[in-house]
Amino acid sequence: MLERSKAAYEEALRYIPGGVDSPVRAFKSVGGVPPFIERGEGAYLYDIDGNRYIDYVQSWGPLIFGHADKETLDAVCEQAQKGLSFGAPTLLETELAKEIVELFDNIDKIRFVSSGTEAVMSAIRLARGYTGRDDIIKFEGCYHGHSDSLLVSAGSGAATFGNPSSPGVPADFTKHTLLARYNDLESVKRCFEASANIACVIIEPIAGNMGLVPAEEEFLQGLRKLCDEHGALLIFDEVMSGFRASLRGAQGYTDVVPDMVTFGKVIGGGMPVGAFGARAEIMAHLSPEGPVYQAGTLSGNPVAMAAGLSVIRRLKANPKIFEILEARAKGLVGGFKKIADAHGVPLQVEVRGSMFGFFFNENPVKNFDDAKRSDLEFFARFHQEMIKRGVYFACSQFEAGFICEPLDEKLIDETLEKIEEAMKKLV
Ligand code: KE4
Repeated sequence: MLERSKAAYEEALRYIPGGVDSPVRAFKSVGGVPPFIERGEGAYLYDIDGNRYIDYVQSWGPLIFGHADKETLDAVCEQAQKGLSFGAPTLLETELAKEIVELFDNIDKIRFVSSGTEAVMSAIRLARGYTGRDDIIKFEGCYHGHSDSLLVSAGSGAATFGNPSSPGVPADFTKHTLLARYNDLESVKRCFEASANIACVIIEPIAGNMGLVPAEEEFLQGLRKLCDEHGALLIFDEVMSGFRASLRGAQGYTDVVPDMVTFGKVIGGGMPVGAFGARAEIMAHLSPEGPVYQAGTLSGNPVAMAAGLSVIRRLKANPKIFEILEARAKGLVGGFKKIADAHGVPLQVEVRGSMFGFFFNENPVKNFDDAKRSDLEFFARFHQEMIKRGVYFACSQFEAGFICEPLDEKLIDETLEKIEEAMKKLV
């Protein structure tokens, strides 16, 4: 089934660390050979052995219209004919900026970069420059890209200050990062008691990097209040949830208004794009208007902008797509829950718009500690059985799943049949 991928992986291992350009792709937590992908088409991935998969990952979120959708490809090809990059302003950047800014009262200006990591790293630097403070608060289980000050694991015991979670990150780089527990306001209050120097609180308002775990409204309200009381900025990292949970991301679910928002994935339509936005008086601190430096050779790349414009304009013209995709996501996880119950397999499920998550867990998952109590061994076996049956779920319990426009009810039903087959094998 995966002979050519196996050979390709062995070859890749000779030239690329772990054979991959991003660790999660190596399938380490689920085992087996990662299929090497030949092409994508609509809801399907095709690997180099000719296997076809119903794809619930969609490049970790960007492809809400599925693989190789005509409109996005046409926009990319048309723009590419004019040249790939100029390192100079183009109309496309302003057009995409307007399309996004118009959706959010709390965003007057936005800056494009080339990844979610870059967007979050820049947003934090701006928050520090704007407030003149150095410390930041993040949450265990939230991932905001791989910039140094965000690669932080929980400190020992009740310590709020984090330790580097990766070699190569000097302790000095993380001593300004305080860690709190998701959906636990007391833990955030402890951070504000531990430092009077908090520049910002950054959160995935709908967490997708510990599995899918939405922040509770009361918790978000509490964060807003604490930030206001202490003069810290509240940053929503919507790199994943933006244009996936709703047309306005998590802001479509909460009354809480963040000071800054980061975007990525969908706004690039599969091309490398990240962005961060805020009200004008914050963004005015950013170079060249203000002193906070931030730059990028391919920031606002015209081909990437053309892809993003094609996707964002279609979503804005057809916002009902989020209800349609949410109904399909609910159909999937609802059917999955019925099958798991029938086989006596503990399962927690969650949906937010076109995002879904499931945990093999006895109890509801409210934070990263809960998520880590899931049955990771069963998840790995389930993932392998589904790959064998042509269903490509995220290769880690600590990821979210996605529904794209061409992934219709027929494919959801087909997936549920395969889940039933897998459960019969596993239980
Ligand atoms: P990138 O630098 O990978 O474009 O974005 C970093 C990032 C920032 N914020 C959030 C909320 C994110 O989910 C991400 C990246 N998401 C992961 C998926 N869990 C990307 C997949 C990968 O690392 O290969």
